[in-house]
Amino acid sequence: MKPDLVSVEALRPQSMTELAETFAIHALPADRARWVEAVAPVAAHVRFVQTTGFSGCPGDLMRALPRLEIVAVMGVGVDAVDLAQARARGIAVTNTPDVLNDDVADLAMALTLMTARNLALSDRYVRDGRWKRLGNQALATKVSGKRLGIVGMGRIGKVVARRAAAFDMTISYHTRNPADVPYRHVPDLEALAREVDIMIVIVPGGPATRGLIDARVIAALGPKGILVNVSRGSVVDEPALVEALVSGRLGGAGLDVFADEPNVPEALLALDNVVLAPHVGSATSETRGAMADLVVANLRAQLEGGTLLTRVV
Ligand code: NAP
Ligand code: 8YV
Repeated sequence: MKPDLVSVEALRPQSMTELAETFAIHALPADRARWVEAVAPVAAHVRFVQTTGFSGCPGDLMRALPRLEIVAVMGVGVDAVDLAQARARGIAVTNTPDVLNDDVADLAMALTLMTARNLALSDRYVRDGRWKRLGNQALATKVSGKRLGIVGMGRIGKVVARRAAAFDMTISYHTRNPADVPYRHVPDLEALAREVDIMIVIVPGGPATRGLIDARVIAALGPKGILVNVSRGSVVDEPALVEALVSGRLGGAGLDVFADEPNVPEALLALDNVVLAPHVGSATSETRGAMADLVVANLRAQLEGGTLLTRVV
């Protein structure tokens, strides 16, 4: 008999077919409130959970699975998994680092360029006939040569920095510990915000970074400053961000992540100084394929008693 695997949110079809060769898959409904009830018929036997960074594996679902051995996450961020319970029960948690660095860094640069150069607005300007009616669009803000502050200088932050260097940007960064990089470390986040033109945020989510980009950091970026968030919505004080953008106390923002996805604050939808993306940092077919391959490989390694490829807990 195939071992039971709970699929919280499906991988691409090809990867689900691969998993089905080895595992008996039990897919959960989209409604989170029904997950515990949905696993009940198989809960006593389940040793494997496959999930995504967005859906994760909440504490009540983990508690409902007494024989759980592994939560294999498609995503590098594991903040939606109950990590404390995983540690306490010796449940392995795996993620998909590195294979997505290029795409997330590309998106961070794209959001930076789109926000500073008003490119989403430009597209609307042409499509709705404003170019013909009103002539040229108002002038935008130059990116090349500007001062960039990167919050988080891990796997993705370093790739962002390489791209920014090609735009002749002056790079400084904030982390808790200095990284082995040729850029200036700024231990005080507010001081970093005061001295840069653009800030890109790429730290993990979770309790340690909740509200890290607060009203004071946003105020320090100022009316010409641009904030780009490709990390987690929880890292930014979203009401403070919205208030600063609406009142013009922050120049602009490029946002791939939000506090309560897929809900985006209504006020942001009306703003031309904001570029919005639906959490697509890693969303290319190449990268999502590589991420799904890692999930499958980790689950098979666990089943066969091999070494997990990318274990975080
Ligand atoms: P990583 O290699 O673990 O790097 C994390 C960086 O954040 C490190 O430099 C770390 O340095 C810093 N950091 C952690 N906690 C901090 C804190 N409290 N204050 C300041 N800096 C802190 O992670 P990664 O692979 O680059 O990924 C980063 C995150 O990006 C993921 O966890 C995920 O949430 C997000 N992400 C988003 C997308 C998307 O689609 N938008 C895609 C992939 C990843 P110190 O430990 O020295 O502080
Ligand atoms: C995914 C991400 O879109 O890797 C991460 O942490 O946020 C993204 O790559 C997300 O995990 C959904 O699978």
